Amino acid sequence: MELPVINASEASASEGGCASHSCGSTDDQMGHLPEHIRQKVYNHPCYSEQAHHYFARMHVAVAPACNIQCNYCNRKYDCANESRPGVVSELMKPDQAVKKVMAVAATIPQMTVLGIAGPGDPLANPERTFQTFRELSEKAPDIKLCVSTNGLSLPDCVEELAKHNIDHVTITINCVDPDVGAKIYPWIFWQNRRIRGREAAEILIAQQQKGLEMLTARGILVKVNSVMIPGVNDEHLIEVSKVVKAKGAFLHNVMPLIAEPEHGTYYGLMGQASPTAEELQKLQDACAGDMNMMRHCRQCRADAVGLLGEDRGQEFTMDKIEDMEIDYAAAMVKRAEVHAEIERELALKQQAHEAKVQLVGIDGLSKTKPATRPVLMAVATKGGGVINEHFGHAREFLVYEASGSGVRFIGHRKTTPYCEGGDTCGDGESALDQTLRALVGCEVVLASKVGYEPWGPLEAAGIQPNGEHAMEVIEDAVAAVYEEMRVAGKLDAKPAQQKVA
Ligand code: CLF
Ligand code: SF4
Repeated sequence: MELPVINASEASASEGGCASHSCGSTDDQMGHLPEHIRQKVYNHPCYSEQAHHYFARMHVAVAPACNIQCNYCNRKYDCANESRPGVVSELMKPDQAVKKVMAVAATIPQMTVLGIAGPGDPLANPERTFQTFRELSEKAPDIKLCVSTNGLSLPDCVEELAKHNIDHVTITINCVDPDVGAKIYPWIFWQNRRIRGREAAEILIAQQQKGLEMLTARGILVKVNSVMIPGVNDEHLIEVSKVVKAKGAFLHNVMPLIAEPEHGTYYGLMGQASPTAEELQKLQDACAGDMNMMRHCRQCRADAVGLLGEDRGQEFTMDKIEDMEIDYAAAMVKRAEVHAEIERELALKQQAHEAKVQLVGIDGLSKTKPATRPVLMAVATKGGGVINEHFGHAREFLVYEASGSGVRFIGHRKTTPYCEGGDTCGDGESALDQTLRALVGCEVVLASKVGYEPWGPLEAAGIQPNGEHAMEVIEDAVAAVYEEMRVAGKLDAKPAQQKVA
């Protein structure tokens, strides 16, 4: 049965006037989406910001070849369109991949999505990619299948994708102008020929746009990834966002270029600048007027396993899987129970949130107060949508913006854990310096606990540590702290000058 087409404007319109959390994410988007779309995204950790606190994804690295060259890629490593540059995944055969997926699904019932995202381009390896999908759709029908591609071979694969009930396709689209594309792609391999320069970019763009239109015409949800390359396509991505939205893309994920000389990429060796967190946020905001934006991408590896931001791949190496006895029928029952439990928890959270908005105002903030300046707050969490991570153990912080109009998720900042265990945060001075740098721009950091040692340096850097909201729902805690700041008159003054080495 062909499903009705939903596009970004339909989704945005259906969110109609949401005042709490950010539009294009979290509970509000879920609550207002048409039911058939909600079913596709509510447990997909990349397509729903809320889902990424509860549901996990995994990738299998079955696709080694690629048919284009990007200037931010070194083919020794995983495809940088869906992975952190400089990472190598272990290549698997389709039958090994299927075994691994079933082992992970039986062990981590929250794992709802299997993605193929590399290490090359999945659609440049159609036999391996579709053999994996075919076997999985038969053996593990409760797992959503997802694929990411550069788009060159996409139009030829749309029928096959639809046949396997693949509802989520990511296309990396960095430009819609071949002159911009010629600065990003030195060549493509097309119809048995290597084509270079502007002509190559022109063909790639045409194939991506055609593939996007074919997918949305079939009701398949399309996420567009774009790599932000300062001075090359940064301003142009606003146009890209408009074009892909008009063609029915569901979500736009603008990711930062990561270009280090040691990765050996063209951009890395040429000293091409990467964007700062602030520049990235500014561009995401500029695109957001026209598009649902994804801001929680972790640029995960081609063999990632677990919640976004964590990697449990080492628990599922082939030698460990060989020894596992898997009763998938029993695992499916358990998985359904766990998913139902998460859904119940989310429904209760949503009810509590709506009740609070009715009673107190927007996200717990008073509706009658004058406009106040926005404040960025960093949050330590290990999932579940609550503040449940010790400051010293955090490998990343989620960043939220509180303002007079609510609380919205902005992005994440990676760091090295300051303290690797025990009750106290003692050593690790350089790791703390790194964390302080990662948190630049944030005025508050919320964690389940903040040790005595980092407290002083955080305050000295102009970042107020706060351990008083342990196990509270993140958005509620951020709103409460913002309200405390308002009452204390801290929002009248400019933020304190931050001092970070
Ligand atoms: Fe994987 Fe990509 Fe599917 Fe997600 S990842 S193929 S849509 S299941 Fe997600 Fe990872 Fe970002 Fe990709 S966080 S890199 S967006
Ligand atoms: Fe590398 Fe991916 Fe670009 Fe291919 S599509 S060159 S694997 S980043």
